Amino acid sequence: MAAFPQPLIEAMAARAVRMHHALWHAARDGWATRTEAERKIYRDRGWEPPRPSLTASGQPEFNNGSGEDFLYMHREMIRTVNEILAVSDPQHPRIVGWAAIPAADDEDFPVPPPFTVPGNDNLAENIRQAKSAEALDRLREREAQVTDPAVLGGITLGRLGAFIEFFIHNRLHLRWAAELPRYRPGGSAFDVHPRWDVPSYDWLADPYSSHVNPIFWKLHGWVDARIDDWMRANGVTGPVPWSFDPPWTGPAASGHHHQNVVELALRARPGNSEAVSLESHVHALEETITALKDNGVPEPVPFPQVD
Ligand SMILES: [Cu+2]
Repeated sequence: MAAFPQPLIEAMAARAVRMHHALWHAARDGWATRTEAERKIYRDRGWEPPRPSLTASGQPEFNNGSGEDFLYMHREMIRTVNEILAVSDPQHPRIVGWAAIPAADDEDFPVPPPFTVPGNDNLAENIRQAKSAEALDRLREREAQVTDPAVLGGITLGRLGAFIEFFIHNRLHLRWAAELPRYRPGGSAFDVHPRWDVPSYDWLADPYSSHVNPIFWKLHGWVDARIDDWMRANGVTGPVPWSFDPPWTGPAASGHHHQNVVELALRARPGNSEAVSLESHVHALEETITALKDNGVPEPVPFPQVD
């Protein structure tokens, strides 16, 4: 695999990007099972998801459009990174996703062996299963469905997004997760100790760190291409016909220039306006997470396996 640019890895490891990505997934995955008091903590800080991604019984929300949020949020991340790669790194001008989910014997993207996760047997077991031959068979069947124009022509973009998120993407995150010396404790309410901010903490099984890992961008490049397939299958040209203006990416990081947190992290240099905006976004995110922690709001299971 072509080396992933180090400045990009460092920007993705920024505390604000980590917290924003983790909160975005946590807010929408956990919403249906939060109490009203817990919801208020999110809501008062701009983190009420307009469309929860899971029902109270933990099934994907296929009909509420949350799948569009999933597709849009990650498309925005890719677009922002591409915009900056294009001007700063001629050797690596854009994110290139997997053309297909890699085979079991893929030389460039081997599946890391299973491992134990101290204190989180459940996650370790889900990871083990995601790495199995049966899991790949299932992934292949589903990949065939979401690349079939006949299937795509019969479903909404929101349904496609929800199906990919929970029946393919979550498993891909766990399948390619690799053993690390330590993991952010799962289930503990939002542990965002700065020890987890080092660029080497790039665990794919945790939304606080997954986007720091180059494989995140291969995987999400594959996800992103499904939007284009859906457009083709439905004879749609021009801009993506999102049902929301725009879909949900969490509260804005910078009021003035509408820069998202990824853009701020990529453009921040000591003393510039992006660095200042990034810093104030860090404070807002820390305040939100502290409030969630102080009130004992649980952090949802990352990348839940719901099927
Ligand atoms: Cu994500």
